[in-house]
Amino acid sequence: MHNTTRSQELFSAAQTLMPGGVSSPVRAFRSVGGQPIVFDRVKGAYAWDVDGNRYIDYIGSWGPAICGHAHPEVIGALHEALEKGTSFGAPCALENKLAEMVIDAVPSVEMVRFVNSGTEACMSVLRLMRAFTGREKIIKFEGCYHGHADMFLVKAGSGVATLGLPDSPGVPRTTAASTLTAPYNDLEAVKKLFAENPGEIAGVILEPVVGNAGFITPEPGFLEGIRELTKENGALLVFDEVMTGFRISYGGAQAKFGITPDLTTMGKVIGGGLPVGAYGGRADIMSMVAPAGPMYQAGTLSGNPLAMTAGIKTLELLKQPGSYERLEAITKRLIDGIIEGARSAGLPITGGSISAMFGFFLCEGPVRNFEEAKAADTVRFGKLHRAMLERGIYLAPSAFEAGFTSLAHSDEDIDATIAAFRECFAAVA
Ligand code: KE4
Repeated sequence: MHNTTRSQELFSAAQTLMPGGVSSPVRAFRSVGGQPIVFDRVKGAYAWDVDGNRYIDYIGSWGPAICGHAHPEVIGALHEALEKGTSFGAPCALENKLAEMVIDAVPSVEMVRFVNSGTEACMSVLRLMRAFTGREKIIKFEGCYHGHADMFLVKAGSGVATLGLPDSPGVPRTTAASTLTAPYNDLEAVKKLFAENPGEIAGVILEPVVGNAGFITPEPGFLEGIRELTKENGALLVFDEVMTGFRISYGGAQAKFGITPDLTTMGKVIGGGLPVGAYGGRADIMSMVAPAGPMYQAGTLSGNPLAMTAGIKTLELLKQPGSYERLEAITKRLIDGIIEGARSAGLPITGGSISAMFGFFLCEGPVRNFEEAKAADTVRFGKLHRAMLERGIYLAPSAFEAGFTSLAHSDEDIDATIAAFRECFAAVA
C-alpha cells in the first residue's frame, strides 16, 4: 500500500468543513471506495499528492489540462496578465481575442458569450432556446450531464449517475416536467416525443460524444437524425461541447461529425484551467442576449483577463500542427492496450476513443445508451480503480465518466499505464 497518511488527515478534516469533504461530488471517490487523494501540485501529465506520491493523470482536471498541467507557456502568460490585475469587470481586448479564436474554430458559432462554468453556459443556452422559440419544453438524453442547473438534473449523468441520486431533491416538479428525456442513440424515441408535444419543444440538447455516462459514441446517423428532427419541428439543436469542445478536434465534435447545431456550449479547455464557460451560435439567436436583446444573463467575473489569457494560450498550443494527430494516436494505443489487457485476464470489456477522450465499460458491448452502461460491473471497476491508484495511475473515480489524455502524456507514460492495467486486470479478475 502506498503511503497516503497526509491525504487521509486532510480529507477527514475536510469532511467537517465541506459537505462530503469536497467542492464537487465526483471527487469524493464514493462509488469506487477508498479515500480520495489530496493533490499538492500538478505538472504535464502528472499529479503529486500531499504524501509525495506521483500519478499519471487521466482526468486532467476533467478536461482543461489537454496541453498538460501547468504548461510553461500558459503559466508565463498568466504571470504577465496577473501584473495587470485579476479582474476588470469591464470590457477587455482579451475577450475579443478569445471570441475571435472560438468563432474561427467552431463552425456553427457566429457570436459567443463568456460565462464562468459549463453549468452557467448550459443554463443560459436553455433560457435562450426558450426565449427564441417561445416554447418551454426541452429534450435531453438519459445519462447526459449538462451541469447542475435544475432543469438538467433529470436522468443526468456524471456525479448524479455516479452517486445513483434520484435526479436530486430540490428540483421543482414543474421544472422537471418541462424536461423530456430519451435514451441516447434512439431516434424513434425522440420522434415520439416531438409527436406527443407538437409545437411545445424549444430544442434538443445533447453531448455529441457522451462523456458523463461513461464514454458513449453516437451511432452512425444519430446526430444527423437529430438535426433533421429539430429542423422539421421548428426546434433548436444545442451541442453541449463543454467536454468535447477543442478535445474531439479543434472545431469540436461538430467539426468532426460535420453537423451544424444552432447553439453550442463550451467550457473546460477554453479556460485552460481557469473558471470559464461559453455559449454561442447563430447570430440571429445570440442577438437576443442582453444587452443586445431582451434575454437577460450576466456575470461578475465573466470574460476576466486571467481566464481569457489561459484560454487563448491553450488554444494557440492546440492549433499547432500535429496536436490532434498526436492525441488521437496515444489515446487509441492506450484504449487498445486496456481492452487487450482485460481480455487477456478473461474479463468482459467494451470501450473506445475519439481523439483525446476514451472510456471503457466492464461488460460485454456494445454500450449505446445509459441503460446499457448500467450493466457494467461497477464493483470490479472500484477494485480496479484502487489497484491502479496503488500503481500511480489516476483514473476518473467513477464508471460513468470518460478518460482524458493530453499533449504531455509521453509514449513511456502510455506504456506504463497499459502495463499497470494488465497487472490490475489480472489482480481483480
Ligand atoms: P461545469 O459546471 O462543471 O464547469 O460544467 C458542467 C458540464 C456541462 N456539460 C458537460 C458535457 C460536462 O461534462 C460538464 C461537467 N463535467 C463534469 C465531469 N463529468 C465536471 C466534473 C465535476 O462535476 O466535478
